[in-house]
Amino acid sequence: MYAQALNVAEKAHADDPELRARFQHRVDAEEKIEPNDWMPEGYRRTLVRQISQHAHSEIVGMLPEGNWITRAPSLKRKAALLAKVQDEGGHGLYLYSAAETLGVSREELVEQLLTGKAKYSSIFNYPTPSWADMGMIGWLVDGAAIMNQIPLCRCSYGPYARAMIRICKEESFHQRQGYEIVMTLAKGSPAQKKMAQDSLNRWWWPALMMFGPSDRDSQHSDQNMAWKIKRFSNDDLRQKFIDATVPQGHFLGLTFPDPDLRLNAVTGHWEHGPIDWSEFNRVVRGEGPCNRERLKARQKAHDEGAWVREAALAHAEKRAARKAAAKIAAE
Ligand code: BYC
Repeated sequence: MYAQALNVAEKAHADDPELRARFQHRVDAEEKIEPNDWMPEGYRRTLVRQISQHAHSEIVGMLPEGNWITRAPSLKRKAALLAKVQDEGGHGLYLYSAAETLGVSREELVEQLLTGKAKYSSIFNYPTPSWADMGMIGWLVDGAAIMNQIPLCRCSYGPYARAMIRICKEESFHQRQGYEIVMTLAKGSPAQKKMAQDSLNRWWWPALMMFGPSDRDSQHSDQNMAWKIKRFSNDDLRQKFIDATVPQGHFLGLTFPDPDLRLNAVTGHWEHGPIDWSEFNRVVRGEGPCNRERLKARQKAHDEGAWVREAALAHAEKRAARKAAAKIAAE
């Protein structure tokens, strides 16, 4: 547990208008808020929600790709995929640590994930039936993640912003390895090109949904932007992603599964057709194609890892007892 947990006395002033004004002034001046600084309770809760959802997404996000580690088509592809999935595990751990600085325990957060109380990104509830999906996840899912996460490097909360700097560097490698897989398939045999196209058809709309509900329906955007947790709205980031990604797909000779997709010559933006928000809501509610499977796999990993947690705890207790005995002996 970290220092924020010690700030119990400060919680008594949770709604003090003067403290709130001073806090907002610091945020507006682009100062970083650190774990021991005073912060409104809503700010703390919002960060715990967002950072933990982000951590859960990284951990659950290991599963769709983990599915292909033993079946990667070459040693080179296997090594890169293995490294990518390990990076995602690492991102989850930095993010859980960042959330812990806000006074929650990792056990609580993991429990919220396993009991279905906490959300994680909708995108990881889709299946990965073909090798092309490994390319598509890197190109589209990591591409969308970078678009959303680069601005988080400037988030007002210091531990989250700092964690995001390293995460974004690694996501950039992930995106390139994904695009390179898709490029190889798109320039390969007709069957390989078809595999890439089928995969793009399945992943395009779910990737657009990663950015969250439209600005009209986003509940948290306004407050999160005022607190400089978020820097851009969901729709603005989605548009940036579409503008960056559509030319990359066309370069590979692929088409996007959206008959309304067209370049607006005046604005320079790619306009898109309507997003099926009923599908998004279903997946977020737990009724997507793989929600149950994902949570079952996480529960199994958690149960099978119980002995590691117990051994680590026993080791820590022994070390503490040895240290205490040595201290008494020295006195
Ligand atoms: N899926 O008011 P809104 C990765 C929820 S991992 C599920 O706009 P906010 C990677 C939202 O939480 C990528 N739920 O919210 C890993 C809220 O629900 P609650 C994960 C979603 O917070 C492995 C409600 O809808 N990235 O990169 O202002 C392999 C209303 O939304 C989704 C992050 O987590 C969704 N797609 O904005 C490869 C980034 N969208 O909590 C790659 C950090 C929205 O009120 N998170 N919801 O019950 C964020 O930037 C923001 O939390 C969001 C949402 C943009 C996602």
